[in-house]
Amino acid sequence: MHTTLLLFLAHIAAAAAAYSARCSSNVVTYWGQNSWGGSHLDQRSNWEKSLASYCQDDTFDVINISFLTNFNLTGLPVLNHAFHCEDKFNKTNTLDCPGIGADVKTCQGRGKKIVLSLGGGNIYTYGLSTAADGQAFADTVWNMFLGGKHTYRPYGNAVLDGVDLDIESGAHDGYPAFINRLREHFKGASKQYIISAAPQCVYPDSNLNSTLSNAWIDNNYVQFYNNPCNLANIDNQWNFDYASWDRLAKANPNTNSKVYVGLPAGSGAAGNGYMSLDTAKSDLTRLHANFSSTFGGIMLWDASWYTNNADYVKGLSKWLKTTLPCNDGTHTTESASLAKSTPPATKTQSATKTSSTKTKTSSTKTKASSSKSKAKASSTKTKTSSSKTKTSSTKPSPTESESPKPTHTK
Ligand SMILES: *[C@@H]1O[C@H](CO)[C@@H](O)[C@H](O)[C@H]1NC(C)=O
Ligand SMILES: *[C@@H]1O[C@H](CO)[C@@H](O)[C@H](O)[C@H]1NC(C)=O
Ligand SMILES: *[C@@H]1O[C@H](CO)[C@@H](O)[C@H](O)[C@H]1NC(C)=O
Ligand SMILES: *[C@@H]1O[C@H](CO)[C@@H](O)[C@H](O)[C@H]1NC(C)=O
Ligand SMILES: CC(=O)N[C@H]1CO[C@H](CO)[C@@H](O)[C@@H]1O
Repeated sequence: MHTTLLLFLAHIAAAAAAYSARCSSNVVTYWGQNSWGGSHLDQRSNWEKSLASYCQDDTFDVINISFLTNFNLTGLPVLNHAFHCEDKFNKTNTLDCPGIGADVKTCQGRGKKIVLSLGGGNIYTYGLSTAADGQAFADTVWNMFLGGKHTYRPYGNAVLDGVDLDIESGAHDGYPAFINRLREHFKGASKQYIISAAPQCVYPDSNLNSTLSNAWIDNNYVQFYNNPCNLANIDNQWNFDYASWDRLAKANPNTNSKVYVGLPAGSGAAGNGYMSLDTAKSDLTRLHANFSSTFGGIMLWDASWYTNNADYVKGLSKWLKTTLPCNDGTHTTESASLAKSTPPATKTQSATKTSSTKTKTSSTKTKASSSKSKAKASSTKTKTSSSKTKTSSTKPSPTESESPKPTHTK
């Protein structure tokens, strides 16, 4: 179907490593749950660093902040950011995180997109059962996190770049209306917002199938791990099924909807699916060759592994950016200059930020990835394709019930 879309004037030169919907080399990660720390409670110096510290080099283009854990229509939504922020607005359960707000602006100033992730697993409760619920909650999210106004804005006047749906439970019939209503708000806005979802590789997704098919989705971050459909099974046609995700993206009302290959960023980051750098490169090359029109890049779970498995994370990101071309045949590093003279791709917004920094992060403390797989494996309830509960448990955070609560640092 054809969609004439919000075409944003804001097509300024794309920074070397900034997000671009035209390219196949975007690298996305997720921040706020400290998955490495969940299995290394006594090694606090290597826990996940501040959000801004993952924005200091070109490794990541999009970072999603997780999670907005509890939401419904009777109360203010509740966030969880592990140990990063634990202060709440008076008389509410909603976090008040001005420090994260400042980091959001720092990251955006460096060309990164910072997206709010809704949902998650574990003990969280949320759900949108009707279209009316979806619309009302979209207004709340717009007002508290995006371009609107609200008494309680957890990140102050920082305006996030979109929402990511990591819906693993709860009523789900209200999500298409949620997305449609958000997009009405986006129409009047001067910036490019992203709507993404992070389904598991098991197709179709048990919670979001109809939303992913019928509502506008920019990026599908498919988790190719934790299940027999993980990328390591690329040659097993009974387990691995990328083609269905490719078809889903092509059928989305957004004619530029993309699939991202979600991979663990370290050997203990998921129950299975972590692979050597060489194998990952080779498999990604094969997928890109067959599915280039929907191939948006990779998603790495999660940011805490950048701190603890840096060679791998940076190596994969750098390789992707220098190897896989953008839709117009350029590479991300070349597109910076090209973007100045080339109009944005037909339907989507091109990357908007100008500043690109190449500063090295100082937080990198590389550790052998092989040393840390064990603890996690036991706490990981690896999902099989028939189960419905999703990967929540592969995203442990020290603030969850299973572990002592670390104190607030900031
Ligand atoms: C709705 O959300 C609020 C805040 O998270 C929570 O306190 C309340 O128990 C929830 N209500 C229901 C019915 O889930
Ligand atoms: C929150 O409550 C504390 C203690 O009652 C008070 O000192 C503080 O000023 C309040 N903050 C706001 C923003 O109302
Ligand atoms: C998934 O959604 C599509 C589009 O609405 C529909 O055709 C398909 O039957 C759904 N699959 C399942 C298993 O519900
Ligand atoms: C790519 O397409 C070729 C030719 O159809 C097929 O043989 C191969 O299995 C595909 N590879 C992947 C990873 O889908
Ligand atoms: C792209 C990306 O990192 N997406 C992640 C956002 O956060 C959810 C959890 O809320 C993850 O499941 C996604 O993988």
